[in-house]
Amino acid sequence: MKLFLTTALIAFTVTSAFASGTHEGSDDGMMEVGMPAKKKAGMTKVNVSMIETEDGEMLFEPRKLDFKAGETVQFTFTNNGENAHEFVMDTFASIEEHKGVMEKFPEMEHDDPNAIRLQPGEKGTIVWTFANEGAFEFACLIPGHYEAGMNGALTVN
Ligand SMILES: [Cu+2]
Repeated sequence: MKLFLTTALIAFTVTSAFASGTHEGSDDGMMEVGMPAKKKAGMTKVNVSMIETEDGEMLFEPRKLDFKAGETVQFTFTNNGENAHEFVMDTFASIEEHKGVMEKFPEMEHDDPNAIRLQPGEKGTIVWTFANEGAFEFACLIPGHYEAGMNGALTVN
């Protein structure tokens, strides 16, 4: 009986994650890493570039990010590579879980406020308030890209 319940729970979790395309967060968008925000005067502005090197690396520039709890940040992303790339920021555990789902369903696209996907040459923005102190991660979860270098530490102090 116990085994049956566990299996059912896992099946439900995987199915709902695939169906909705989101893996955490409540209706107001609040996540452990923070929440979507509106542009405001004096907010921090950060440019993040997605690049590919001649020896096959795929990288974010800058390679790590540091913010303060409560800080509102306007990210401007530019895909300077020749492949589609994405930026997802989350807890290490959620990134790992999400990465596993992406490997199973590579065609899945994120529709999450903490993520953006850009085609080559495209630009995009996320405005975000970091709510909690902690060690987080940002990554591109298109299969193979994380391993090619597209991950970095996001620290909120
Ligand atoms: Cu990528």
